[in-house]
Amino acid sequence: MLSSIANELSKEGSTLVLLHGNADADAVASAFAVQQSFPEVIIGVPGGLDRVSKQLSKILNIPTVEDVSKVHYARLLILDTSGPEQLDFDIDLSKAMVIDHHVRNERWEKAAMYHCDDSKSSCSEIVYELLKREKRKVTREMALALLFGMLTDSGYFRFAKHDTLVTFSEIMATHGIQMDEAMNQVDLDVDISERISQLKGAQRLKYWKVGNYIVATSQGSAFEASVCKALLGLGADVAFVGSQRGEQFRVSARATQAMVRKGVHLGKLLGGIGSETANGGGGHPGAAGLTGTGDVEAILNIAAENAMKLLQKTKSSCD
Ligand SMILES: [Mn+2]
Repeated sequence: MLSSIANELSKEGSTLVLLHGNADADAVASAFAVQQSFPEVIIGVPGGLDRVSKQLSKILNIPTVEDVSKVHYARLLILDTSGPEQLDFDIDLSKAMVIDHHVRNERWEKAAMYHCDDSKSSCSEIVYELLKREKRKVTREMALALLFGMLTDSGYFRFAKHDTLVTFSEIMATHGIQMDEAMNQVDLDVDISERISQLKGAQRLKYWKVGNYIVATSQGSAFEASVCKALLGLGADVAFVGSQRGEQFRVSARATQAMVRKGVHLGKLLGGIGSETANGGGGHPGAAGLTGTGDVEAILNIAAENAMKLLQKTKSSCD
């Protein structure tokens, strides 16, 4: 099926490639690789691009068309789209070719050609397979885009199928691309003021060890949640970060998923402190917040103490 699709794409006349609404990096990378390899390819995104793929298309100069109603084309190729309802555009299915990696969809069976391979974590892998089979040249830019599509669709390999790793490694080797280069193409945007808050948070850090667990607190003036995440990144299991503005304080809390699995519930923990001190707090097991009137340092100490008591219990129940 892939080679019949390649044959069609090589014929005279233009191809309109359509992507799913809010098209992601995998969709855009796949379309870009097709566009670079075959004549007269227009990339249509009737449902727009998401934040990351907008950046990717800017960096790699990938032209996309949002209003596809006036585009003339000889054939349609639909990429990375799990069903017709994802398209934000009505098409004549009998003239469409579809390449996808989601679960096989009955509604695509009416398409002229339908290649669905759910053993792949991304559409980028299928497009790479097609180019390789057809012995098409893959430029370094195309390789970078495809690697990025594979990375983002597999959650940076957390959900990658083993094929993904094999193909990824092959593309890296063929094009001399390093992992950091593949990963850092798009600035996922932690701006400088946020990064400074994280560094200040690390500077003002206090921590306590309970068995094998670490509880950390810190103070800052902004980005409390982001500082919490940074502290977890440094090795804390539970982190509380607060700020004081006049009489008012604000506290964010984060715990690792491992802590949540052990029964830590920060929403309940901060909610409890809230009612003790007549302030409002709550949230989810792994992420919560508390705001109110009072001394942030005192609140952070109470929060850390409660967390330690909880971990003490967890620890003794494990012994
Ligand atoms: Mn995809």
